[in-house]
Amino acid sequence: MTARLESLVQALLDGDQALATTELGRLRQDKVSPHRIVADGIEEAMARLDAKCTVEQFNLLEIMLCGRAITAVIKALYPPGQPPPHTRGTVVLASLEGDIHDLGKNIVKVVLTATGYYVVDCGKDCPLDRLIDTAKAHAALAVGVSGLITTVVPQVLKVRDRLAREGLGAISVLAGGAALKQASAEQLRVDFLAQTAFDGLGYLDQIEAGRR
Ligand code: B12
Repeated sequence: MTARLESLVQALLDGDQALATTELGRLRQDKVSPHRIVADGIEEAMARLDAKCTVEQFNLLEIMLCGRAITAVIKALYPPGQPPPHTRGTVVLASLEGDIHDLGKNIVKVVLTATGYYVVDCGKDCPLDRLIDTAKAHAALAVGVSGLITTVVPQVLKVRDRLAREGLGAISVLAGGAALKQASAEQLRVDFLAQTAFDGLGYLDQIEAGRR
């Protein structure tokens, strides 16, 4: 990796949004391709962040600042109306109706977008019908629900059945977030229960690999 890409990685890990966008500008001036910036800059930063989380050095502020810096770099690299190239499947994300927590979901969105998935974000407080309709409209590979309050569990329990009723049984269902992590995938009637965003990424990568 070049010294400049390493500087970008460090700025992202430090959550230094201003420095990260400056480093991005320098890389673009040096004619480094967006693909290389994503693969060797953003993905590398996320892999290092993942490694830190795995050895239980998880620090919420750090992960959020890094997520914000990554979002800023992605926006600068791919301005609105010019979405990042996606080489992998479509994932529909939501925090379901009654749940306004969305920080975790937004981190999942950044991680998946930067690794080549096309993410359709249904936002927070999302009615179940909208989630199902969006998954159908986009022929999604997977649906990801983020749940932070326990009152949202009854809705999570319905996702798989609702998809099946619409003939969308092949769409995988992932769940994550503090309120859901306490249960098991079986109890929630989902295919996979993610402890972290990277955990979800690993599962999606397995599905993708199985499709090839
Ligand atoms: C920040 C926060 C808020 C913020 C939310 C801001 C926002 N935009 O999201 C505000 C202040 C608005 C808020 C409001 C409320 N909150 Co609140 N909140 C929290 C807090 C402190 C942190 C949650 C968070 O963002 N964590 C950081 C993120 C990054 O972590 P994460 O969501 O787990 O996501 C990671 C993984 O889980 C994973 N992940 C998450 N989702 C998904 C999905 C998929 C598909 C995958 C693959 C992975 C994945 O990826 C992320 C990165 O690895 C928690 C406490 C806690 N310890 O969780 C309480 C907490 C969730 N809140 C709680 C409550 C009760 C409320 C309120 C009802 C309070 C009130 N009386 O008004 C309200 C409104 C709730 C509503 N209707 O939704 C309770 C829920 C209790 C329960 N079990 O039901 C908690 C647990 C606090 C507590 N101990 O009581 N809250």
